[in-house]
Amino acid sequence: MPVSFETFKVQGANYDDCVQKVRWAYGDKAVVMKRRTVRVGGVLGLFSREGVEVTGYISSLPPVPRQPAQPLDFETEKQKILANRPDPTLQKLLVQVETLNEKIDAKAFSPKDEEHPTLTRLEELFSQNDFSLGYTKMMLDRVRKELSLDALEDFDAVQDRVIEWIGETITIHTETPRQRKPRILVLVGPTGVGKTTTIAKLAAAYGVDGWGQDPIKVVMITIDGYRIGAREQLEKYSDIMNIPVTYANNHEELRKSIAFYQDDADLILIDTIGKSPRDAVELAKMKQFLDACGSAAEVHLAVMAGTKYSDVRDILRQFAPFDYRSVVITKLDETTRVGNVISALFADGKAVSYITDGQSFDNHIHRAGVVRFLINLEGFRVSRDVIEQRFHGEA
Ligand SMILES: Nc1nc2c(ncn2[C@@H]2O[C@H](COP(=O)(O)OP(=O)(O)OP(=O)(O)O)[C@@H](O)[C@H]2O)c(=O)[nH]1
Ligand SMILES: [Mg+2]
Repeated sequence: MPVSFETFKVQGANYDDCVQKVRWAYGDKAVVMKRRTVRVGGVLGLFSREGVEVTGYISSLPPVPRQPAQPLDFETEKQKILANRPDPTLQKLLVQVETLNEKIDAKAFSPKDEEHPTLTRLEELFSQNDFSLGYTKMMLDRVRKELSLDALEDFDAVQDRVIEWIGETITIHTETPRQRKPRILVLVGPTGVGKTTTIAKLAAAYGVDGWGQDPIKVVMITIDGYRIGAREQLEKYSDIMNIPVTYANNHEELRKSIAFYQDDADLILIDTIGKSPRDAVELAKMKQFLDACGSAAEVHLAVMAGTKYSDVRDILRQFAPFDYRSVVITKLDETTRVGNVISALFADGKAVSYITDGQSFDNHIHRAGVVRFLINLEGFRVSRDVIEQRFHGEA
């Protein structure tokens, strides 16, 4: 019986999708030999998206037993078939298939230059702002999908859209009006990111300035009272603002301090000891210590704006046991890039509550807002009016 031998090439959203299509079209006799990532769909090289292509052959030979979701190794398959039936025609066909595959592969690596210049420019802007590769890819995919070829010609309009989309990925933590006082706000985070300074800034904002409303009654508690300089640092702020500060050196003292201010204060701010996100034991000890604050306490995590993307991701993960509600971005004045932080917060689905942007404690803290992040984008032409209108109330 002559052996009939036919090749196929199928594209799909992913490997499983391709295999399903192959099975549906050719049944069990189809043997997948190769898979590779390709751009599928699109017009003139634009608007395409990433997909998978599989190639293989359909043999009239009985199907070779194989693992269901494994692409087969071409060489092994070839040897198996040849061992069964040393048929020269089959051998010739297999060589042809192999050559065909190589040609397809070669073609797949060249069309990068077909990318629209607008997409290339955008990619550069994302990179300039330290957005993560994943975030950048997501945004460029959205541009390809949602904007027409005509729309891509107007770079300013494209930027407006993209900035709006970036804005949509930023989540702002909104303060829930408290029924029960006092509100307890605990600030945790790595060493030296500005926790103590931020606690003093929050004390000033709520207890002296009142964010433009009536000031409320604030107290500060620090669990960092033993460290040289740490005590003086808060006492200095306490004197200037006339806002009390106390020290708690263990779980019990912290519980007592909170109980002491329970009826009197509107807001209890708790400064903690900076911890390396790598030191799991120390983090666990501090977590136990802070359990004295009770479950109603809001934990916020301080992260420095200039921290690189992968480190921000690490910090967000390592501090997860504190069950922090939101993130405070500190030292925004020390960097021109905010993409790292925006990408990391988005990747972990975290909200941001406050940002700080300077060393003075009385005017360098702000409630976080989408607009504040967007106007910090480098190289993008940001029309403030447009974003302020779009993100009204979130600024
Ligand atoms: N440029 C700038 N510097 C800041 C900001 N916030 C804090 N700093 C500075 O950062 C340094 C460390 O601040 P601290 O508040 O002591 O930091 P910390 O997180 O309490 O540090 P540890 O308690 O040692 O973990 C100080 O020199 C602050 O003045 C900010 O928003 N911008
Ligand atoms: Mg400190």
